[in-house]
Amino acid sequence: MASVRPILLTGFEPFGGEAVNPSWLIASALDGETIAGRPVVAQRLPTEFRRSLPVLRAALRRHAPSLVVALGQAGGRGELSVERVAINVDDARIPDNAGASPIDVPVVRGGPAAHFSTLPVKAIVAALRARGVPAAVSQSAGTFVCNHVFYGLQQALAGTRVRSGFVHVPSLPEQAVARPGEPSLPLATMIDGVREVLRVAATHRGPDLREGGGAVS
Ligand code: PCA
Repeated sequence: MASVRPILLTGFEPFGGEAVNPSWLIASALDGETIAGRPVVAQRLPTEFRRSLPVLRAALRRHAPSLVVALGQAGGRGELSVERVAINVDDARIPDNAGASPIDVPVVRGGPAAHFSTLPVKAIVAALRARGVPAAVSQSAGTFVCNHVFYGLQQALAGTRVRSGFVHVPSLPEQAVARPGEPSLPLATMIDGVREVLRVAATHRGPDLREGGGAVS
């Protein structure tokens, strides 16, 4: 019998002076679970422009996943942000974990300006909200290592039937206490939400929901 191709779920190592990164805490918590009949394998990625994509591509080769969701932390956001689009530019406001700060460099030289998520982003947001987990479609994954990985992921899987995309998660309460006013979500809520993201991404059939998720500016 052919074995079931897994779901690959990635998270990042801490960056920007933080002790933890909720994206990896969530991914590692779901490692080994079975969702919609498929095993979840978690992969930690370095928060480095140079090394993140080689590590991701090796994981794609090793696991031959049927679905890939990459997670990253977006401090300052209060909801699970289901990213719509990855753009072909690196522009670092802070150095990555190797000290690199590329400015206006393409992720993939000669690649298209952007890649869309191939996840049903609207259906995912609707399902999260129905579950009581704050969520929104996001129109920009930024220009740091998360967008870099998102673009490289979509480029690697372009033309295949493997769905993939990116979800930014808020800070944890224990991170936000250091920055009064910064929104946060408890780890358990985010784990529950990402489990739902994977379930909907694995089972949604047909076109995405036709529901407003845009922004005016
Ligand atoms: N967030 C950063 C990189 C790693 C992470 O978790 C970002 O949003 O680019």
